[in-house]
Amino acid sequence: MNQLKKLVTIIVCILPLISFSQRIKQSINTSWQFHKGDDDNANAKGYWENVNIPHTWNAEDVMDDEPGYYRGIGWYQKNIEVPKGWKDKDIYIYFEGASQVAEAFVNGTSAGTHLGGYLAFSFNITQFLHEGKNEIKVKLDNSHNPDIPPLGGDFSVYGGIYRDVYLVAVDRNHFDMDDYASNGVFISTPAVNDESAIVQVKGKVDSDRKIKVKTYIYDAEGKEIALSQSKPDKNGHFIVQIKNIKKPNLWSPENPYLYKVVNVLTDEKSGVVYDEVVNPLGFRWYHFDAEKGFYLNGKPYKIMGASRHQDFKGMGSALVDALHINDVQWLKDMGGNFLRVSHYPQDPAIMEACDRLGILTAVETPGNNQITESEGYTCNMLDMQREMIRQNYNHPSVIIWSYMNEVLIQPLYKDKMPEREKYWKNLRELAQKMEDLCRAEDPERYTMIAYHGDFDLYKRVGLIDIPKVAGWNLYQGWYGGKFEDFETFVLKHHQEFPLKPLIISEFGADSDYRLHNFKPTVFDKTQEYANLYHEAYLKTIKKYPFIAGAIVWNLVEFGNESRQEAVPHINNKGLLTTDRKPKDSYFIYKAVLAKEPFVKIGGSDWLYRAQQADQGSNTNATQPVNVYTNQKEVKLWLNGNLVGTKNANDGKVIFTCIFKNGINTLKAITNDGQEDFISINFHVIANQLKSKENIFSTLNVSLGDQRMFMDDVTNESWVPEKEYTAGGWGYIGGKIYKEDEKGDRYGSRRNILGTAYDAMYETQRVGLKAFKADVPDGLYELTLHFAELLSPEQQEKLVYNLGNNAGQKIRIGGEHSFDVSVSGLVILEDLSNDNDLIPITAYKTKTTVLVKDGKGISIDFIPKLGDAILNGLQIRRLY
Ligand code: GCB
Ligand code: CA
Repeated sequence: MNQLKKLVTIIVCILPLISFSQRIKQSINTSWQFHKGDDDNANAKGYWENVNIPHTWNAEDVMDDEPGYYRGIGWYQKNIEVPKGWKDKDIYIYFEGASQVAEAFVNGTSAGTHLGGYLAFSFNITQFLHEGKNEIKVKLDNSHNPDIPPLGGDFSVYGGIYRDVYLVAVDRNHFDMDDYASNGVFISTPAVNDESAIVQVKGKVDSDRKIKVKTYIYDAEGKEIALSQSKPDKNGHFIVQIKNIKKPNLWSPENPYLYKVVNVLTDEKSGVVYDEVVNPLGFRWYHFDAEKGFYLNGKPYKIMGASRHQDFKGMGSALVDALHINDVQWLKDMGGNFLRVSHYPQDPAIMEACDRLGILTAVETPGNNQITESEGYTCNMLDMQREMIRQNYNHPSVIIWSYMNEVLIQPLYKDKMPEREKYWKNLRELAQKMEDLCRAEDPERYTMIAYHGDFDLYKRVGLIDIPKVAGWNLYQGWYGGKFEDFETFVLKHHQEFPLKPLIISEFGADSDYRLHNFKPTVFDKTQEYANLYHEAYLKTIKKYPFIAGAIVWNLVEFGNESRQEAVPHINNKGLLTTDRKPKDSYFIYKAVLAKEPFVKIGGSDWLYRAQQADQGSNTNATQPVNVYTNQKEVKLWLNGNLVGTKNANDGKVIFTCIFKNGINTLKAITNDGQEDFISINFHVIANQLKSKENIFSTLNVSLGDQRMFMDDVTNESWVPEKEYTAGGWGYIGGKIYKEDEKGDRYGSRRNILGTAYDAMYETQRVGLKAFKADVPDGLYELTLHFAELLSPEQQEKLVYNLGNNAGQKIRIGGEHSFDVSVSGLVILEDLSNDNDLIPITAYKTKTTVLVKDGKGISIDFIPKLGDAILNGLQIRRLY
């Protein structure tokens, strides 16, 4: 008994000692009060809303039809209880990131302010805390601020405390906690090869005692492989070099072997441990060669990867760590070896995952689109770069520090040459300052600026000369030009800057995963066009060793409130959708990059299809089917019958499949036994709608369209329009709506209000006389879809073009007015811009139609003013 008591006493005595040695980092994410707006009415009921962090106030308003989103002030508050055991400690509040100007208050006193929404910051709040309950308030402001990057760009600037918040309690004697929210210890490997390595550990301690720093290195199994001791100088600085690391296990994407460096701060005399900091360590060496590309650990190594924004469907930027980590895993599974962390530094969970999974990275500050020629802006750019480097210095995954993206894309001072030259000069000077800062902070790593495709402009301004690596964002065959122009461009760079290593820092094409066309055209937003784009680019990227790397824009679709197009508010260039469903383009890369054997039947996200029957048939429809694989050979079966056996070419096999009406199963097997299976619900539309072999049920037609559209909420499939043929269906007369009569793009690119089916409403047949469908007798429901595609701005432009109407008040209505009759009965009288045809707004109406005497459905469009229009039509058999 006595013995036990003694033991307990000993343990109780030791406990505080042990806990003293540990830094305590504890999240305080739960149960904050949030108020959108300024804090002038803090106590009113209903004023505060309960939220957990990560939180953003823009998750919803970036997606609604109202233009703009809230960029202003938001307040957070929370009461915290400080544990008694923290009495003698230094206490910090640590934010992984909050957007974008933050000021924290403790018990009513300001503890500090931080500018910029994408980097961590912390405040020492010890002096403001007292025993018991303490009130924390955080004021955030995501207003546009000319001195804070980003000034603009193709992404939403979500506001809020959207990353984790912690309290950190540490002994008064600790590693530096006031160095740009870094952990006060900086690890580098001044020399590494297969045989040996040198590790350098630098840092600073904050202490007024006689102390020493012990530096341990452990391997991945936890075995201590080195220990070194050092004594900080009078300013607290210490530096150690550990020279005798033999046969280091090298870090690479294929073998992301991580060591750990543990720095321990102890009292020189008593040996009491005050503080301890743990950092990852990876041994790797690398360099860029302008002629031969990138080398990792002495071997040529092609960088292939993607960029990634930090948002997710419905959540804005407020993501839990698991969602960040999953994205790195998606990239890894695709066979990618590189992440461009752009256009701003992201959650620590991303960087840690890149270290662990073996993904090389470039991290960049958000100097996007343009700069402000002010001292404030310059200062903030430099500060962000410094924060970024110090916070991420120890990640073995980082090989490039970037700054600036497409800074010459805005046509600023277009016709004012002296101002323009001055802007260019200031820009160049700022870039040089950023470059100098990177080289001073971290001479080992590379630097990069990403330029848009205006070669001569960047050359003239002198921006290509500044960083160690040139990043080009290239979109030939998307925003303009042809695929071949991509090759011409990189060759030009290589010729004019033979000493400047080159990375394709962006390339990509939008696709709405619901849209398909086997004869795709540029900007039609089909998956098939995006696939062609990626395949064409891949060929060139593979061909030239001097292309050190290529980075897809983008791994995931992401939010930009002001984008319109097929999916408003979303940039659709992702290989994954905003809720992380892979498109076929993802598998194009996986097939050429991934080492693990795999096979995937294309179109696995298109399980409800509709297509007009093949000529002469009422029941069969032919489609190509792609199979993606990194294996040699694929066999494909359709409904149990072998379609063929083919060798893969660049990771792909194309089969021709004849589908039947109803459920079809596809099964692919590779030579090494990898299998994939999908089941497609195929709606074959008979050529003769009265056919007994394929009884008519539904027809969904997108007018003015050449694409197929799958609505994955209702599982309805839409087919493109066609001209009427006897016994079948189709329009009579009219033409496809085009914004630019001469161009090859059809449809509008505007956000169509009041619908999620923008793509269908964006296309239109103009001036049609009739639409006929020779359906069998029965009772039908007919739905007609309209949207006035000429928006006020466009009408204004047309009027202006005519010249003589300038200055006249523009009448929005009156462009279209027409009647619609079904079998001679007027169902819509005088449909016009004065009533339901509101610019860029979806309007639909349905009616029942009794079809008898074998007459089918016949819809007539009778224009009264301008042309009649029709955007979509659905016929559904009731009885
Ligand atoms: C770019 C920009 C990026 C955009 C992308 C696009 O060049 O750097 O921010 O999202 O183009 O999709 O247009
Ligand atoms: Ca349409």
